[in-house]
Parts: sequence; C-alpha cells; structure tokens
Amino acid sequence: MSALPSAIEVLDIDPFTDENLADPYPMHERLREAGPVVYLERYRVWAMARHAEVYASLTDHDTFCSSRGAGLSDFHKEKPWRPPSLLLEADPPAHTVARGAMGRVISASTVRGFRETFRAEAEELADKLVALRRFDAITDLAERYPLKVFPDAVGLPEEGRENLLPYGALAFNAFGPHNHLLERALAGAAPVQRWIQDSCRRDALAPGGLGSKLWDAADRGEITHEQAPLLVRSLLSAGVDTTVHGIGNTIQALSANPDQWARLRENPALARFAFDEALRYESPVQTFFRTTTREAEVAGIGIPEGEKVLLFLGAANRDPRKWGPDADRLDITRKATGHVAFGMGIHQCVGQPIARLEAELVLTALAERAARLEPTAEPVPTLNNTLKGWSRVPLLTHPA
Ligand code: OVM
Repeated sequence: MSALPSAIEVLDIDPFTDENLADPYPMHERLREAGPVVYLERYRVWAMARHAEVYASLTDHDTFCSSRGAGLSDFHKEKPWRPPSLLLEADPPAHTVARGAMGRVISASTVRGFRETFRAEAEELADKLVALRRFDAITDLAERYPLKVFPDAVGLPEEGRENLLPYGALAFNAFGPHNHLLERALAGAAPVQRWIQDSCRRDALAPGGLGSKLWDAADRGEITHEQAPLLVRSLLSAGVDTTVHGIGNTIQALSANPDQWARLRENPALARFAFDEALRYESPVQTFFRTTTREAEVAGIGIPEGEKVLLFLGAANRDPRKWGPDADRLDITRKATGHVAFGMGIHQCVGQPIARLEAELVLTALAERAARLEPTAEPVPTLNNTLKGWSRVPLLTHPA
C-alpha cells in the first residue's frame, strides 16, 4: 500500500492483545465510532466494526474473497499452516461444490435423527449437575456436552477425543497474528494434528456417521476421494470449539442476568431465541478476515486490490446503529435475527442446525431443572485470537 485515502482513520489499536481479547467491548466502540472502515497500522489491514458494512462485506464474496485465507495471513504471500479448508478458505465455483456436499450431509433429516439421543444426553447431564448443586458451566457442561454428542454424531473413535479442543484452539488462534497465543497453541501440536489427520480417514469413521457420509458422497462422485478427508477435517475444526464457546457464553450470560434466566424458566420454549440472543451478545467467533479481489468501495472509501480486511462480527452484533441504544444488554425476547455470529452469505455456518440443536436441548434441560444459576466466583476468560469465551464459570444451582 503506497498512500492511504485521506478520509481514512488510522488507528494504533491491537485487537489481539490479552486485554482486548478478554474484554473487546471498549475497543469495539472505538472502532465503530472511528468510522465505517478504518486502517489498523500495526497489522496493515483494513477493518470494519459496524453492522451495515460487516454485513455488506460478508455478502459480497466476489470482492471480499476467502481463498486467500480467512485469517491475517494472505495465502498469496505466505504458505498456509495446513492445506486450506475446501469450505472456509475457498471461493466459488470450488466452494459451491464442497458446500453442496457438506450441506447434503448435514441435512434437516439427518439432524432430526440426532434429536432423541442428543436430548437424552442433555437430560442425563442436567440431572447430574443439578443434583451436584455446584458445578462449572464450562468444564462440566459447555465442554462435556458437545464433546460427547458431536464426536458420536461424526462417528469418531473414542480414543484421542481429548485432541479435539486443542486442535480447535490451534485452528482459531491461527487466524490471528503470530503472537504468544499462537506460539502456545503450536507447542506440542504435532501429535494433535496427526490424530486429526488419522481420524479423517475412512477406516477411522463409524458407518452411518457424518464423517462416513462424506466418504459416501465421494463414492457418488459429488466430491473426489481426495477431498473427503478434508471435509471431515472441517467438521472437526469448526464443530467443537465453536459450540463449546457458544453454549458456555450462553450459560455465563444467563447466570449473570438472573432476570433473563427467570424468563427462560417461565417459558423454556424460548431456548432457541435465548441462544441466538446470546450469540449476538457475546459472539463465540469474534472476527474473520477477507481479502479484496479488486478495488472495493466502502462508504465512499476505496480499498485497493489485495488488501486484508478484518471484519469484527462481535462488534457488528453490538452496533447500536442496528440494535438500538440497549445493544449491550442481554434480552432473550429481542429479535436477534440478522446477527452475524454464524457469518452471512455463502459461507454462513453450514453446521448451525447442529449447534442450534445442542444449545436448545442443553438450555431446555437445565431450565426445566435449575431454579437459579448463581455465580460463586468471577468467570475466568479464556484467550484466543478468534474465539471469545470462558475457561471457568463456577455456579451454584437451586433445584426447581
Ligand atoms: C474449516 C473451518 C470452517 C469454519 C471455521 C473454522 C477453524 C474452520 O472448514 O476447516 O475454524
């Protein structure tokens, strides 16, 4: 980049410091107020934090492409840390083929078929936790539940499932800069990556599961047999840490807002709405990057070709221009539709019916059993270059 447009606000903000990752909301406000698009000199990237511009960029995939990576690194300039995802890190027409195959595997009827086993697991866990009275909403619930039902649905072997969370942490840290968080995630990552790679093979996957169904799609010629393991890898990359953070953030937000928990208790059918509102309020995936394929015009400002653009999904989801003056308040009866926590456009989360099912069943089971969720200590934030969440949320429950 030679000269920046004169109208652009140049900021020295670093979104990837421990402080900003643990509590991004003051930074979000600064970014939104600075303008519709700003320039972050530290990383030499453009950034948007208002809902209108984030939404417009997500839905203009021809201008804001994904094949040069959805992180800070530009795949035209640096070698990716792993072979690129056929979904997340691809553009049409290749993306369309992979997305079609994955969409048919995660079909409405397949997801309906998960409901009864997922419900039984949710009810059994909720019974146990409420009987215990004291539990940690992260380690005992938000990690335990998805780590049981999702790997079973994929058809993964029991052995080695402890690699799933470290792999997710690595994949999401890798979208950010090469800071101490990525360094830490990379240390000892070799056996984790090996287990993931082995688990994507056809002979590792139980027949009838999502993983096996992707290999069946290759047999039918929808994708190649070389592509099948990479699509299984997408399930393992995007399907665990995201739901762990989504469920954890939801329970944490509801425990910190007892009036909202009371409303859910009065009407557990609000569970799906409560989840959407919690995703808006504290988005598990805070950021994704795009790369411009040509000069882009955003609110009258020109972004040249080949530039990285940082989209603050979590900030767009709290933009008062979109959500009104109480954007920072959790309100489970708010219309949260239009949030970008699952993305928007052709890359919008393909696994969201599974995430929604998990959240609905866990929230319903808990709302039917726990009269109150009382925090017994400050929640402990977990740090990741992309994900926002908690490592500890200690609670005391009162049986209904
Ligand atoms: C993937 C993928 C998709 C969405 C998010 C993500 C690690 C990965 O296809 O591998 O985060």
